[in-house]
Amino acid sequence: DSQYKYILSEKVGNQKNVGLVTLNRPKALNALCDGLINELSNAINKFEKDETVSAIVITGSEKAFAAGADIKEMLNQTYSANITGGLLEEWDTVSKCKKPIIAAVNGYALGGGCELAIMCDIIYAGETAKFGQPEVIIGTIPGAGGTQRIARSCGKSFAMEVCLTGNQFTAQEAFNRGLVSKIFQPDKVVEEAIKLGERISQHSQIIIQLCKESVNNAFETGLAQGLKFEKKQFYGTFATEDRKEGMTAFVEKRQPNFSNK
Ligand code: CO8
Repeated sequence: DSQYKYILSEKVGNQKNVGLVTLNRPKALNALCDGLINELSNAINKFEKDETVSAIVITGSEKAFAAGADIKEMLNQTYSANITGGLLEEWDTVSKCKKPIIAAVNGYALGGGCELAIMCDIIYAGETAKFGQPEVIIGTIPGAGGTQRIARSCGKSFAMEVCLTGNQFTAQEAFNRGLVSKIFQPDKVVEEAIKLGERISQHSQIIIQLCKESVNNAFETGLAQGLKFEKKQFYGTFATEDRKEGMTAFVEKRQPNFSNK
């Protein structure tokens, strides 16, 4: 899609069923200025509406996934303007997307860049990736989920240390804490993320959507409520043609042919 200034957007994979968004503002290490976030949001919305796309990959460059919100843009922002203008509200597009999103992270994923990666459903990281929430260093705090999602994913002590020190942490550390699901050589990360997207795309899209919603519920509710929600979703799969097709294909010893109904 050549209409974009700060990102590249294309369909990739053998079946062109994975949407790839590459953050492309190299001179500012992909700092997430308003324009970039608008374009990212636009690209995600388009992929979400595109029936031929089943999964999305967001990546940056080998030097930087994203070095955070744009500090120069935020410098003269005021509290009242944040309130009335809803500063950086468009970031929610990523966390609200119904299709699976994989972050393929190389280089710096700092501040809002780290939060953007964590908003995605799965993180694949290059060995040399560097994560961190350095907001305290510049006199503010994480504002796009850092204090909440790191605490829920990795526990209080680690989240506190990361957010209160602003220190960076490695891909290995992120992996050890469960923030990242796999680590690769830097030049393999995007390729592997696309393969993962292709693997997910083999399944029924409607079932994948129900499944993603159910896992996300683990972050939003207590266990009893979450289990109840999961059970409802599970029962709900029996209202789909794809559930019948999947089980029939197993019994008939053939590959399923899903219709996303
Ligand atoms: N914003 C704006 N410009 C940036 C940013 C940024 N976050 N990061 C890097 N740049 C620019 C630099 O200003 C520089 O531009 P120029 O050449 O014009 O001076 C260029 O990118 C290259 O950067 P460096 O020269 O600093 O490159 P180094 O390799 O020396 O250092 C670092 C790389 C360590 C990544 C360093 O650039 C750095 O520390 N960047 C800032 C990291 C940071 O503090 N990020 C957090 C920002 S605050 C935030 O994200 C709040 C999120 C709240 C979200 C709320 C949503 C609702």
